Amino acid sequence: MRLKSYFAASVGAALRQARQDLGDEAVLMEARKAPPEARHLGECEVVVALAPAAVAENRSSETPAAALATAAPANAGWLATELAELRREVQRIAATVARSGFTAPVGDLLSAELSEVFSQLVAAEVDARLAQDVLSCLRADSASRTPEELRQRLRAELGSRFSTDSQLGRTTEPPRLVALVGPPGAGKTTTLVKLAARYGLTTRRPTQLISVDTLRVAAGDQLRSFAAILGLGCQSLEGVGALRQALEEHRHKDLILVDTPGYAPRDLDAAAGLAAFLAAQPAVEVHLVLTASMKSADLSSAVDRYAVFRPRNLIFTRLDETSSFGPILSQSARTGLPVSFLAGGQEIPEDLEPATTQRIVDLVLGRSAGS
Ligand SMILES: Nc1nc2c(ncn2[C@@H]2O[C@H](COP(=O)(O)OP(=O)(O)OP(=O)(O)O)[C@@H](O)[C@H]2O)c(=O)[nH]1
Ligand SMILES: [Mg+2]
Repeated sequence: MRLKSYFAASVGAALRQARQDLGDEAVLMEARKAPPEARHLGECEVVVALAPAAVAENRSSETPAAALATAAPANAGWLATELAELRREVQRIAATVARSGFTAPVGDLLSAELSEVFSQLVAAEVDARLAQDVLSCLRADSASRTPEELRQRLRAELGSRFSTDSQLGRTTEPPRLVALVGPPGAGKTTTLVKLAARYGLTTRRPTQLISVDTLRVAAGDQLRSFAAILGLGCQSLEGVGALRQALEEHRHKDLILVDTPGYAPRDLDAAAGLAAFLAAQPAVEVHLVLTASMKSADLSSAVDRYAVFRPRNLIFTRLDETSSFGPILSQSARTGLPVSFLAGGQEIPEDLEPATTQRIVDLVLGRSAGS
């Protein structure tokens, strides 16, 4: 078995190049960002293994002299060389597999369809372990399935890994209390206003907006301006005591939306009081607002930092600024928190949609946010 690397601008393009070169015998071993020293060859690298049959076929196209040399071993020396080379190949494959974190036994390589699926999930930036897990489930009986059946099975498998819930507010009885928390600039205030317009204004239900953002200059003014345009009540408050009082004061309203400050990692200590208050209110539904275009590792640490607020849902914004939607699925799968809403632009209230499993799977498998 031989390993060969192909570089191209995308995983798909590199795979196509490999297939063109080596035919369908090429099996995908690894797909990753090209290392810096090879970046000039292309952004992505795929490592493919050439099955023994294909190696033999390749050999048959060697020059007659070379073919003769390999086809007719003259002595034991040749055998020893061949064995040493084989050993090196096995070590290289083992190293590649170990680096990729791929858990399947080496003998259990992927079919052409499954390696296509794998590269699709890698390109969407689905968490590597999750992608491998999905593949393991599909691999069991992929040989007996048509491509369409495999696609349906993939969709079902992905859909079973995460959840969505776009019902706003936990209680069926008013008031529904919703607080948005999240990193600075994630889109909390904009999303809150979108929700207010969508669920307060259009349903003509009494809605109150509350800002407890005392960190950002004129944060209260920003929300008050939006509230004035929408004709909704708005208060800017300082401290947990005032918030407790306001929630009590507006308990006759149908929907109360609370906007909170964006705490940078080093400022999170300042969030302790508000986090403890919100986490202790069973009636308040906390949605963690995250930017879909963030790097996966940064998203994970933001989610972990904001766990002190005990969020019940995840909202993703800036879908219009990325084409890799795997992290949405991965974060919901990792935390067990349902995705509630997706925001794909700055327009209020148009650029907000309730999250559905089907929509997120579509996005991950390559349909654009705008379609
Ligand atoms: N492209 C894009 N921009 C967005 C989206 N949502 C919000 N924005 C923009 O992002 C910027 C920050 O939005 P805010 O709503 O103020 O974010 P925030 O989380 O309240 O920010 P802080 O209160 O400072 O923590 C604004 O310019 C918004 O218009 C989105 O889905 N797509
Ligand atoms: Mg804000």
